[in-house]
Order: sequence, then structure tokens, then C-alpha cells
Amino acid sequence: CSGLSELSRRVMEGDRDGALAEALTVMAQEGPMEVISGHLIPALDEVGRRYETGEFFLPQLMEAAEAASAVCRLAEEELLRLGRSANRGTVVLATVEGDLHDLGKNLVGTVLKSHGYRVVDLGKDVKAEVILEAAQREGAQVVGLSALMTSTVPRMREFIEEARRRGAGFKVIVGGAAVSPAYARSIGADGMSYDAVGAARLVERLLS
Ligand code: B1M
Repeated sequence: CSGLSELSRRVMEGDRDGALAEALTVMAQEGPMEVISGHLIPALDEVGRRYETGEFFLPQLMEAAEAASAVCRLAEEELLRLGRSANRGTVVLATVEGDLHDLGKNLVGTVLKSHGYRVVDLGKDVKAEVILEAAQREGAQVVGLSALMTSTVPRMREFIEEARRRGAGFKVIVGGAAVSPAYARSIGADGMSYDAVGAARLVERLLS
């Protein structure tokens, strides 16, 4: 994996402790956002590529995911320490029912928090009903849904249909590897983004 940093390599190898130690060094030099966008995402992209070409198997995927999550939490702590304390609005986030992929959604949550939003993260494999209840209870201005599989993407359409049927006032944004702008438009989403920083910009635009 030439071209990838030492931190990216440690994440790919699933070396959680090594990745955390390396992340501290990188964070001191480059800052927490760069840890995510310059090291974590390239590592996960490469892991995904290797899984797809059959070079990596499920156990390696899970170990890399675990190392990535630990680094993400570390970067999040630092981002929050540096970030604004203002509450610019509430975003409820979830990975849709049937889908266990949460690394991307977690990154979106981290970046939104660092931009001053209150994030209520409902986790992964979350039923539409639970998301709707939480959005109402928390007074969310935005609900963000993530889906990574073609089999789970339809849950987004169902959620939006149900939310509109109930006259819910929040905006809905969607993302994840299985979502395209055309699909987002076709289901009446208020926006989609290919990455976490784009998701924060989208929320800023929707709430301005
Ligand atoms: Co799985 N998996 N996986 N997996 N996995 C995919 C998605 C797959 C494409 C791999 C493949 O086969 N080619 C494939 C889906 C095929 C399809 O439907 N088209 C797949 C499969 C099949 C499966 C299983 C069925 C495998 C099995 O058990 N045989 C199983 C399903 C479990 C389930 O969900 N029910 C499974 C399990 C897993 C692990 C648990 C091992 C692990 C997930 C760990 C975790 O998330 N905690 C895993 C992983 C890691 C992957 C790949 C390799 C990488 C996904 C990832 O984390 N990427 C993935 C292949 C791939 O995507 N290339 C694959 C890094 C992450 C930072 O990117 O999530 O895209 P991403 O998020 C980005 C953007 O998309 C965007 O911002 C993020 C940051 O830039 N974004 C948003 C995401 N959500 C957003 C929301 C927004 C806005 C932007 O607004 C709200």
C-alpha cells in the first residue's frame, strides 16, 4: 500500500493500539480533521477496495473497522475540545434498518458536532419508527440517514414517505456508498453528500 501513511497502514492492519499511538502524533502535527480526511478515509477506502478484490476477508475488515472507530473517537474528542460550543441545531442520525455499516455515519456525526450541531446518534440498524419518534422528541431540524447496501437503501424512501405523510417538519439528508444524487432526488430527500464534510456543509445550507 505505497502512498498510504503509517497511520493509514496501521488502521488497515487492524492494529488498534499502533493506530492510536500514530494518530496522536499525526494529530499534533496536522490536526484532528486531517486525521479523518487525510488518513482514516483513505485507509477505509483501501480496505474496501481490497475486500472487493478478494485480498481482504471479513475478519480483516472487522479489525480494520475497530481500529478506525478507535481513531475516529480520538479525533472526535479533540475536535470537540477545539470546536464551538454553540448549538446551531439538532441533527438525528441513523443507519437504516437492516444495515450494520456505521463507520461513515459516525464520521458524519463527528464532523457535524465539530461544526457546532447537537447530534443525536441512534446507531445502526434503526427502524423508521424509532427515528421518527427520536426526531420529534429531540426537536430535530434535520434527520440524516446512512445506507451502504442496495438491499437497505429502500428504507430511506420508506422513511421519507412516512415522515411526509405525518407532516414532519424536519429536513432529511441521505448518504452512504449506495446512494446517488439521482436516487436522493427521486425519493424527495432534501439533500445528499458523498462525504462527511459535505454533509456538514449541506446541513449549514439547509438551516441558513
Ligand atoms: Co460490508 N459491505 N458487509 N461490512 N462493507 C459493503 C458495503 C459492500 C459494498 C462490500 C462489497 O461486497 N463490495 C457490500 C454491499 C454490497 C451491496 O449491497 N451493494 C457489503 C456487504 C455485502 C456486507 C455483508 C453482507 C458481508 C457479509 O456478511 N457477508 C455484511 C452486512 C451486514 C449488514 O449490514 N447487515 C457486511 C459487514 C461489514 C462489516 C461489519 C465487516 C464492516 C462494517 C463495520 C462498521 O461499519 N462498523 C463492513 C465494511 C467495512 C464494508 C466496506 C468494505 C467499507 C464500508 C466503510 O466503512 N467505508 C464496504 C465496501 C465499500 O464501501 N467500498 C462494504 C468507509 C466509510 C468511511 O465510508 O460508509 O461510504 P462510507 O461513508 C462515507 C460516505 O459514504 C459518506 O460520508 C462517509 C465519510 O466520507 N456518508 C454519508 C455515509 N453516510 C452518510 C450519511 C450522510 C452523508 C454522507 O448524511 C446523513
